[in-house]
Amino acid sequence: MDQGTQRRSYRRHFIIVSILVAIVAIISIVGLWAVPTFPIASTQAITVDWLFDLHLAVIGFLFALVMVFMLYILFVFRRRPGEEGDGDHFEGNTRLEIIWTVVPLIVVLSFGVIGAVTLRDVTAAQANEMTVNVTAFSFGWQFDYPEQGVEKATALKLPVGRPVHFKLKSLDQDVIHSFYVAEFRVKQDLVPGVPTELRVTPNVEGAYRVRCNELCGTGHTNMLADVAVVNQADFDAWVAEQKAAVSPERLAAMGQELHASQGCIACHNVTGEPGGVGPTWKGLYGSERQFTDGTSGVADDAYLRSSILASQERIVAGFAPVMPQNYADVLSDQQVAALIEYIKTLK
Ligand code: HEC
Ligand SMILES: [Cu+2]
Repeated sequence: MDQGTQRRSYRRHFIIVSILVAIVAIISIVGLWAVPTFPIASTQAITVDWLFDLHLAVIGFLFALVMVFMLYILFVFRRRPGEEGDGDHFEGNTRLEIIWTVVPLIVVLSFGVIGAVTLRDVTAAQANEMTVNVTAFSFGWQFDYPEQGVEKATALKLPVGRPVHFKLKSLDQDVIHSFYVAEFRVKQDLVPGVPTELRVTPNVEGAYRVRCNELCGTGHTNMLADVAVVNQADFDAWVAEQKAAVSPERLAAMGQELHASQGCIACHNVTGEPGGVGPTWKGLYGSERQFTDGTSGVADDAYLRSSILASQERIVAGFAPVMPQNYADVLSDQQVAALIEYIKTLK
């Protein structure tokens, strides 16, 4: 082949590969964008998803670039029957090397800048913020609303459209947990001794869920809390309800929720099934208890109360003293009463 023919042949390969890269890139990017994710429920999620989509576009393009070149070379330049010689020898290509150094450099640096700007946007303080104090412990969540005077709520209620400033902490003797609501996209670790914060502006009414995003122990999978984003009127009604006195039936229902949301469920079942980490709650109330020190007693209200708040004082025979020691800090008086009321219903 003379030089002119060879150059034309290179150009032809180059054009074909470019077209193939473009087609595969478009298919990959459209495909990646179409993968369903959690719906968006905060203004921060819009920003995060935008950046995520940008990443997917670059990923789709790089995938096409690598795959198309590789497969094209493997197929088009394969050794054909009767071909015995070596392939052409190349001594490098300065122009190409400059391009594939400078272009990725610019792309990576741009992503650094875009990432920093996005982080600034999603963490920026907003006007009219509402503070919610979040406490994580093994294995549950607790929410305090200092401005509304609501304490130790076990589910999160948020008025739609109102920026929320979460102040997060893990109990001092506890491990690291992570506050994450998939629909809000942003997340933040809760580290014992190190207060952290997170900003979220919920923008779609609905029911979501806090999931601990840091593997933290046996109750990790139960470390959930419901999130309800509601209109302002419903939020105000909820605040009023939280502060009002409650009936025994309502208390028992709250106790049932607390059994799950506070992680008791990880060790105490209510079905009577043997083999749990802690004793079953079925038939517990009013029954005779044997303790490891040889004494015994009846499971009345006072006993249940001290079992929850100071479980180490008497250990039920046949069980290890592994019940968390922090419930006196974590649970409000009303919540302890609710748990006792619930246990009473488990005949
Ligand atoms: C990590 C496992 C674990 C978790 C979580 C846990 N417990 Fe326990 N609990 C135990 C064990 C083990 C015992 C029995 C040993 C003892 O008396 O400390 C026990 C005992 C009790 C008793 C006395 C039961 C009896 O049979 O006399 C009560 C009441 C109780 N727990 C309530 C709770 C409540 C309420 C919660 C949640 C707020 C909870 N526990 C969370 C492990 C757990
Ligand atoms: Cu956790």
